[in-house]
Amino acid sequence: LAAALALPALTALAAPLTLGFSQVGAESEWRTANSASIKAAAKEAGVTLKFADAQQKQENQVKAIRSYIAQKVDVIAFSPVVESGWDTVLKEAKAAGIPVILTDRAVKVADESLYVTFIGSDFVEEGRKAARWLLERAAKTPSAALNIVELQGTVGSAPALDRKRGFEEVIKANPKLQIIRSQSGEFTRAKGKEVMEAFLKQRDKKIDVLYAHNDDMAIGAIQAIEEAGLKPGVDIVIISIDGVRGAFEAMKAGKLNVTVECNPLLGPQLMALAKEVVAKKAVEKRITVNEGVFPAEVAAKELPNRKY
Ligand code: GYE
Repeated sequence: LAAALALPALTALAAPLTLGFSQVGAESEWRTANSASIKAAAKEAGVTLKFADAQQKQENQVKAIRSYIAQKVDVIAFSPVVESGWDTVLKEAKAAGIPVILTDRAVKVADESLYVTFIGSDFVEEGRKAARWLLERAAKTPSAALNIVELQGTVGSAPALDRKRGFEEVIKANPKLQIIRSQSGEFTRAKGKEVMEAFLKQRDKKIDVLYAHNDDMAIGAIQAIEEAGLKPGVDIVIISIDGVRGAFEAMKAGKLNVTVECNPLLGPQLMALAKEVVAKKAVEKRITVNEGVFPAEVAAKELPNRKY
């Protein structure tokens, strides 16, 4: 009996798990919600969180990961700003016996055993969903040629590469849908606006559709379109990804036509996973998040339900 009683007490006394997390930056509404979710969930789960913002620079993420290795944290998680260039630092973590969890974005590494698991959205599917919405709309106006401009996310990042790939794969079904310009707006409002301004200045072809890899760039572009004397959502159909509050507000105002959901609230799942990984339980190598598509018609009704 004494032993049975002592057991829970011992567990409660065990040192809290320490998680070192390297975040991409604070480039978008999505990212802000993601960071807040991770911080709140760590508190809730009793996890000691070391959190570093890399300001969108891979070198800062590598430094943060190295410092977590030096501090001998129990587990490292990070959202890799770009896909490649991680082999060396991940080998260092492995050699130190510290498990690594990828969150949100994927990496390209020669040896997949360098990370334990990857939790995040299916970005290729998000690109497909965006394109399927456009295909359906195009089918309703069969004669129109549809010139698309694309605002890509951060160059070399998983969401930019995958959202482009998924979208292109699906629009091929209708040869009238053509991407006439494509450039990175770095996932930010400011850059989205700047690049859209440049797109609008080139007057050789009419722009019918904007596909933005995230809502923030779409919101920046909306400003550029308005300043050019055009009506966003009407003169130019706008499709974006994330489903942040700002996008729902823009849809309600008739300025954005559709957003594909990408859920940033990964904190609670990440904490549960971190505990399992540290306890050496077997976990899935790839964990995806369920998400929807929200056209402007449902924006007003959905807005009060949005959590980010
Ligand atoms: O869509 C964008 C953010 O990696 C899914 O990064 C994330 C993307 C998100 O800056 O808004």
